[in-house]
Amino acid sequence: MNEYAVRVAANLRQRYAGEPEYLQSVLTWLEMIDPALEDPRYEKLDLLTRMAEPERMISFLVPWVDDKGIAHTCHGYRVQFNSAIGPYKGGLRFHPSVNPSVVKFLGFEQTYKNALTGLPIGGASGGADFDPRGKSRREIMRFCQSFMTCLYRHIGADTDVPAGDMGVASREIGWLYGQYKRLTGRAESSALTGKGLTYGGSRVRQAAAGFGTVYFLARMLEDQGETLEGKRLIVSGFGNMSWGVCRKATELGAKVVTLSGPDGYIYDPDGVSTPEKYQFMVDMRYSGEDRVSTYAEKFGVEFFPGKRPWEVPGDAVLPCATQNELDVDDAIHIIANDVRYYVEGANMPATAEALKLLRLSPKVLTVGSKAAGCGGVAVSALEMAQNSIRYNWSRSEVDEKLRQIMGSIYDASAAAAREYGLGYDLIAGNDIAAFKKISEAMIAQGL
Ligand code: 2IT
Repeated sequence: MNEYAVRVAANLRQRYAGEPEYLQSVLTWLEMIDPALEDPRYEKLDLLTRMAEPERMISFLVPWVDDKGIAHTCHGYRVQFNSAIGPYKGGLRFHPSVNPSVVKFLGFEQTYKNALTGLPIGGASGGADFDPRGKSRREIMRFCQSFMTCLYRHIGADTDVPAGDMGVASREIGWLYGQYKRLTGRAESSALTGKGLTYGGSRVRQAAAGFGTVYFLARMLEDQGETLEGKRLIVSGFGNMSWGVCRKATELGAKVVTLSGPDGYIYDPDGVSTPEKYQFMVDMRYSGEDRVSTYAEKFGVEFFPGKRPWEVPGDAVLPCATQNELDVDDAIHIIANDVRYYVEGANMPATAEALKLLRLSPKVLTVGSKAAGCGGVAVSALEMAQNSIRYNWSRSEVDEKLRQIMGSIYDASAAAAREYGLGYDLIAGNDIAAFKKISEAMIAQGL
């Protein structure tokens, strides 16, 4: 490994010893970009440290009152990770697992996703350790308002543009945007993305994360002389991303046969492939129960309590739930089942060891979420573009732009892998392509 990179890795390990998710994501990245570190300017400008660590980390307390009048205090964060190629941009996650390590890992990954889209956005992330499970609508609305009261001074269309992530969907974005507008007195559309269509949102944004992942897979298949027609997809999660995957996969002739939640997974041999099933996924999400067993009850399919879907055979595996949801045993199942494609929707869904196994297996073609998971933020950037021209593109115009963006990310990742003699290693390829782009922007802007 490059000597400068070794020193940076040692510093990171020491400084962030208590932040495992963040360390996992930056240390994996340093390994991936290692073949592309020949330029002496990287060390001269200490670019690796300046890319690995966040430019700014904001944390704040979020007080709120529940329906019984009892006060609660949550911890809110916004990490403004990298502004080399545009305003900070990234999601907000409301989930009890949110902490400084998780938001930093998300902000780091976001910087690379955003660079790969080819659109002018820097990287950020944020959220709170608020648990929406079992909360009423009014409680969630009050929490969103209090959260925005804390956050609004740090964001803005040319500063930092939040969007949704786990626990934050279009409903929450509406409440956050309403509060931002009251506090600032400005109809500043591009201060948030993922807005509703009636007040500045973009068509396709809700489904874009999942659509993008399926477009990426379609492009990989095309390069292998195959199509999605008749393919069986093994998908985890049941949230926004999985929902978009089910819709686009069905449209392109494939079948999503699994969904999962914290309670286990369901197996639907006919595929999650009808408007009724898509709607049920949305209802499950807003029910606040955070489980998929209700899908099995409703549609009469099998439910496997306490298990993950990676044991089910299929043509492609698409983890779409959360970080580290796939470990070494799961990777062994995937390889033993002769799965050909491993395409990450969720951020860092595999443990470091599981990812290593999958990447090194000659049978599995792998791609990381920085490339395959950036459909959501790509359409967020298109939403900002539409806001600034005060115009809305049609559904098919946005969908086609998304398809093209995902195709060009595939091309850039494959080209970078080829250039550095890494064969078809799209994970290293996508990291190197994004690294080159961000480092050029940082070098141009000086120290
Ligand atoms: O992980 C992601 O790309 C997101 N949560 C969406 C970020 C965005 O700004 O649309």
